Amino acid sequence: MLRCLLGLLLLAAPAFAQPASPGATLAAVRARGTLNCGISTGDPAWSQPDSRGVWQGVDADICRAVAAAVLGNGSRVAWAHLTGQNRFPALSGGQVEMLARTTTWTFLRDSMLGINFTAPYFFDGQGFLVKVSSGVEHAAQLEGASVCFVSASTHELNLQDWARSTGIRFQPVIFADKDEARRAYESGRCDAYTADASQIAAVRAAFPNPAEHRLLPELISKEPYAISVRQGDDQWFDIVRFVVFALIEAEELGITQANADRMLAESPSPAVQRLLGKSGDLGPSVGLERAWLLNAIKAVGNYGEIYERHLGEGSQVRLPRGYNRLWNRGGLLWSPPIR
Ligand SMILES: N[C@@H](CCC(=O)N[C@@H](CS)C(=O)NCC(=O)O)C(=O)O
Repeated sequence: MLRCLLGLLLLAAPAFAQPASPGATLAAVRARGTLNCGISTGDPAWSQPDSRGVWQGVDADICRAVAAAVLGNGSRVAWAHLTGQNRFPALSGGQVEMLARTTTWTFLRDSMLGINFTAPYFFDGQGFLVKVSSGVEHAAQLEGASVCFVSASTHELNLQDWARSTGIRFQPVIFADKDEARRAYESGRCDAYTADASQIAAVRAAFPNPAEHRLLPELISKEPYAISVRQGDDQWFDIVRFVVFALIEAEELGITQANADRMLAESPSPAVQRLLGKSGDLGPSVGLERAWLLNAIKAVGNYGEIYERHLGEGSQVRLPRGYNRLWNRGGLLWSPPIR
């Protein structure tokens, strides 16, 4: 574990990375005309190319929302496809302006890697996938099992913590490449595959016979996904953070991709008028135009629409929203006042 953690920190090499300077990130993105956004190398539901080669998923849409807010056009994104290992150095070294890559917010990542986590946008936990034919229905039955997973992620430490606290012993089978890990599980080289439950659900849905695989009900960790930015530029931090919050707030206020223009023209709600830029100076306060959040919502829809498209009933994953419902509907998603 220590080796893994040290490796991660050395790889991130924050000591050599220059922090961003105040205001410089927005200026650079504007001058370039594109947002450099870090996503995965391919992860169903989060960031994966569709049949036309266009990157789709929750993470890809969050990149588009920020591009729309900052540049007025959600398609002005240059994708950087990052592995678990190189995602943090890419951000701290300035190769990307934000990371939207199924990345769990943890204290050491936040404090040691030269990056800051903005708004959490998905609440997950680490789960296990097994073959139905194994007869395993609960994690407690994994005693002695071989478990495949991907390195440079939160998974290894979670597994060790879980094994220590439950006394369950297992055989770790670690891969650098996610596809190799999945293939190893499929071919029977290990008894279980572990990853964040949303990723497992998406992987399972893409298997030829999803019904042959069972996602165990136990989750062994907290995996709050949050978008991160490089340290040192508070204006950029605020922009990214509040674009994410605005997608959540838009769902709460009933603003959708389809009705945003009409809501702008007709809604008497002060909160709607402020969010969409009809009143107040929210955009100018961070160096942007008044329509920044209107543009973001028009590019990708509100949080609920993004969820439905990639993880919900409109997708093949069909993951219940659970914790990812709005706070006033029994979930954890909550935006501070945008005013
Ligand atoms: N949320 C966890 C795991 C995220 C993660 O890296 N998952 C792997 C699969 S388990 C992945 O996204 N792979 C896609 C890729 O390597 O591009 C973290 O932040 O460490």
